[in-house]
Amino acid sequence: MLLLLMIVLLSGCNSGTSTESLPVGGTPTKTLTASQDRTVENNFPERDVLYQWGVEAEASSEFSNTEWNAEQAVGEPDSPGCGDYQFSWASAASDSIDTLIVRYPESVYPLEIIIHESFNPDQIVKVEVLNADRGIYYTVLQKNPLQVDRPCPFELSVPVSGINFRTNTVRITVDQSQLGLGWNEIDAVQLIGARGDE
Ligand SMILES: [Ca+2]
Repeated sequence: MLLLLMIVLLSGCNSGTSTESLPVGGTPTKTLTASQDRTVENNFPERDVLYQWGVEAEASSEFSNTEWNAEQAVGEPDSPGCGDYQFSWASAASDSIDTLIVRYPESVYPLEIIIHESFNPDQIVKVEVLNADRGIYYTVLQKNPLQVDRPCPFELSVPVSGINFRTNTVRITVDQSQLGLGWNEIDAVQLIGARGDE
């Protein structure tokens, strides 16, 4: 009976010209209203995809000018492990809400953002990408702060879909005011995205 039902459902999907598709899990919460018939993933072959590390960063506050400063989130991960290492960005206070902005060499249609957290993950509450033409940030992830003991360092993977503009800027918000864990330090942020047609 179940098999028959599946056959009926499958044949229903194949008939007609409907653009409806089966739901796909794992889509992050986002506030963007994007055209639904143009998913970035389907439009760009793998050869167009760039894996970039940040080249410039700034933050709403930083622990010092030279250590745990925003610049420490630039480039590939370099903290030697999980701990309070100065090779990661940390905000001035340990119990604040702060933002980190990371910029990349090339603007891309974002597909995934991977945030390397080296201390007290995962108190990230929001991840956004900048539409430079409009001067507006679009939210690609919004969630509550969490306590993650293992693994550490922790890689927060943020799949991105439905962003139909190129971006070279990612903004991350940490909320260290809720769980009492202390600094959520960020070692590096990778932007994966497609160049697309010029
Ligand atoms: Ca680093």
